[in-house]
Amino acid sequence: MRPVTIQDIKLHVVVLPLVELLKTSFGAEPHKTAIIVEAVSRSGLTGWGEISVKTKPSYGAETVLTALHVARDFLIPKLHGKTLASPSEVPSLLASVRGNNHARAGVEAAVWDLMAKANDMRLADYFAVHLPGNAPRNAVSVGVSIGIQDSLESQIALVKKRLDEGYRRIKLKIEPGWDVAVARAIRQRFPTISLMLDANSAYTLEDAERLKQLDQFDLLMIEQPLAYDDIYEHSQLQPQLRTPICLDESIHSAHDWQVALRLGAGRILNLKPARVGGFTESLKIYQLYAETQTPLWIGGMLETGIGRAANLSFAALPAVNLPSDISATDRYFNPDITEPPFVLEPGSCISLPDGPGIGVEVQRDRLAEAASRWRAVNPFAPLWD
Ligand code: OSB
Ligand code: MG
Repeated sequence: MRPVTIQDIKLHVVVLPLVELLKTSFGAEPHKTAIIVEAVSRSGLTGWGEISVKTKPSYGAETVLTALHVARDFLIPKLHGKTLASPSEVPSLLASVRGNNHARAGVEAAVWDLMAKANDMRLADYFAVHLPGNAPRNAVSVGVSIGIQDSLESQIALVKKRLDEGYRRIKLKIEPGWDVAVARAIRQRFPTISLMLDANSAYTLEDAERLKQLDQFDLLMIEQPLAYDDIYEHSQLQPQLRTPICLDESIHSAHDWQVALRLGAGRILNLKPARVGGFTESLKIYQLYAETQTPLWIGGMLETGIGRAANLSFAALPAVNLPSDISATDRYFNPDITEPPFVLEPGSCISLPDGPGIGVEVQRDRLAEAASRWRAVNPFAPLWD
């Protein structure tokens, strides 16, 4: 494998209009925000990564401004001029910076793309170099995540629209008061679809009786019912439910997931490479799965084509055995900042692009336009409340 010397890393804060809002138990932001990371090698190649953060610390603690500060002032200076034999050396170079997993993951992702390109490999194949015996698939099984709606009728209509488009796994966002009735209405209308719910931490253990009522709807899983920083109480809840609990917000590392498995806090992991600090840590978690054959899928954060292409490449690894939250481009942006768009194919699949690295091309004009939208807002004013 060819080593790479990091010449420069630039950051572009972007704002993109979303085709459809995703209202969760913590609200909805009307725009997509992210920091695009552009890493340039001494030989003149460019790698792209995405720090997918919101303007508010709602899903996680990081925001656009915290990630900008941490990436620019702490992470990037540690990589300048370094020669790497593998992107898996990045976490140790950044080890003196604690937390800030999304910022760390986006910077690491740009190095993964850069080094896959330097070795003229698709990112998925380059991941597999680090995981011998795990040749990637060329198409990834995917589902779609649908936000909280104003009425059951509009929820049913949106599910129908997504099924008509070809999605074969539907995830609905829930919160107290928008849960049992929604699951019942959708199940009555669509008795056999593959259905799951995501609570984004909206419940407490005191809601156990209410959550038990969801068992009757034959759900694939319920994602993160309890607090965003909890593992223990999920271990108290899981034995009371037949529905598997899938953890999202609570898991920040391979270690967290081992703790959760030992406690019985959940049976499935929504692996978001960004939430666990990057692809190197994700590969560690992947190896736990490859050994135990437990269900694994890749989550999303409404990434632009840059982050989504990288997640898709990871989701192509063979032990990722449940549909991932990686939908077609037209579910998110029109247009995205990358080309070509991702399209949903028969069997609820998305194909890996052929090119080296993430395999999609960043459109410089659209990147510049998205960055000018950010410069047009006052980043210190309370945004979009
Ligand atoms: O909880 O999985 C989540 C999006 C933003 C923040 C949190 C979540 C989500 C999604 C969307 O569910 C998944 C996607 O990118 O399509
Ligand atoms: Mg979730």
